[in-house]
Amino acid sequence: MTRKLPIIAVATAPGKAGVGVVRISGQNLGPLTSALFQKKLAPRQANLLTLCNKHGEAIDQLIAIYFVGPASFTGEDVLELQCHGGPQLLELVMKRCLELGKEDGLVIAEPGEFTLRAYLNNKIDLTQAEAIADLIDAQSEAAVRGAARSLQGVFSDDINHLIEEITQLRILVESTLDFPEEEIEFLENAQARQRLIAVKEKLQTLRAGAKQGKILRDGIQLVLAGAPNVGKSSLLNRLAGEEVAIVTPIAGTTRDRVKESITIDGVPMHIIDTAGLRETTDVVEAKGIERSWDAIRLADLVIFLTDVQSDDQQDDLKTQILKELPPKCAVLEVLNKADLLLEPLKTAPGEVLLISAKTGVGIEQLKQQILKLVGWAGSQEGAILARRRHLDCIERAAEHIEKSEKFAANGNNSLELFAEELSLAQRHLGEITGKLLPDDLLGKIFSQFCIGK
Ligand SMILES: Nc1nc2c(ncn2[C@@H]2O[C@H](COP(=O)(O)OP(=O)(O)OP(=O)(O)O)[C@@H](O)[C@H]2O)c(=O)[nH]1
Ligand SMILES: [Mg+2]
Repeated sequence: MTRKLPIIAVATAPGKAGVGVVRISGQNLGPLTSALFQKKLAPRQANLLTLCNKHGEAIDQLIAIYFVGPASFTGEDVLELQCHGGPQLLELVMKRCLELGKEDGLVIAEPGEFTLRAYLNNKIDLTQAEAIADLIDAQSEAAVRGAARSLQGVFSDDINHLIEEITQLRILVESTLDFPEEEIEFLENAQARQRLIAVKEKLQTLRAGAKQGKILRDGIQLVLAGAPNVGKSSLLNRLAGEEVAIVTPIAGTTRDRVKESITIDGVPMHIIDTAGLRETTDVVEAKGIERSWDAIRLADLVIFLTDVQSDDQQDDLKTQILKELPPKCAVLEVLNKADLLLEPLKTAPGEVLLISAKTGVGIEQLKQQILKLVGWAGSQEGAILARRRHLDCIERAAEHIEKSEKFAANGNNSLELFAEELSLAQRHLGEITGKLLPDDLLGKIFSQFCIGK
């Protein structure tokens, strides 16, 4: 994981392009650079050069930029070769570099290894490293802006401030530990309590921000479920704005899951249309229905669709769906085919939303209701991009702060436990920026990067 050998990779995407970049990072690239171009390169300048093969024939005319460590992305010496973007050509450039770098041990980089080195050399912290991957993978404009903010260190700064405040509080508590007779006074000391409350509030804000950030990064798994023929596929098509799924008046039309990703107000939604749920002897349909249940078990939000012609058996189906839902997954009941009603419903049945997939009635309200139920606060202003990992760490830290509050309230002899809980909260926050992170987790995070990053 932490090898010291120089590394090389094509940094641009595979395929033909105007430009293709080969990147090399190592502790001393001076000799390799001279061998490649028979001259010393001026650092941080665009050098127009010709790279030749071992027979002295030109491979490409390129621009080489040489960054001398530690003033580089990885913190080591970095050589960037901006070649023409042909796959075969880049292969030849790589081959030539590997030939000349053989003696220094030049090897092909592993996924994420450039960014890992930047992290290990303290050029960026872990949240920033993750932000690089997220920036590249971002699927919406809002996601790009969120990742860019995290990369600039906005998220890390918030975490670090909070860690600092907890540290100050710990110092206060621990200095009191040496004077047991003053414990009660300490606990009554408004300043300590106020600080704890302030930490708690900031943690809540951080959690809310990270929750939004996770929605922005990962999107929402939205499952359309219900009996056959209620209009699930029609609703998918309406939301997607195109004919993604087959719609017919025959019950049991959809057999397999049909997936489509859209955005609602910039929030990515991965919509899954499923086979209508019913008892069946048809082997294919039964398999499809089993897949419907699998989708429901992994949903963030289930839309339970009925139509104005549905009979009373829908209640049983609803109970069945509720039983299978994963924790924290909400259900939204929606009544379709409003256009078939001869007169508007006088009593809106409870929380049920009335729509028509056919005419588009109620679809806007449905979208807003979806955003509300998944906890989208509506503003992308100042949003950061966050991952499940971040949210877990924040939630664990919050649990320890809650516990610490109880110990603070318990009075006598509980200061030590108070301090211990603060320290645990601090540790979980430190995991986010990578200050206190087990090595195996580090490997897992960077292995998800692609090669050349
Ligand atoms: N009048 C009216 N008909 C609708 C509406 N939505 C869907 N339908 C019709 O209802 C029938 C079934 O629609 P689908 O979208 O295939 O229903 P489904 O729930 O996907 O059905 P399965 O795939 O069999 O589970 C089709 O004939 C649609 O045209 C609506 O809002 N109003
Ligand atoms: Mg269908």
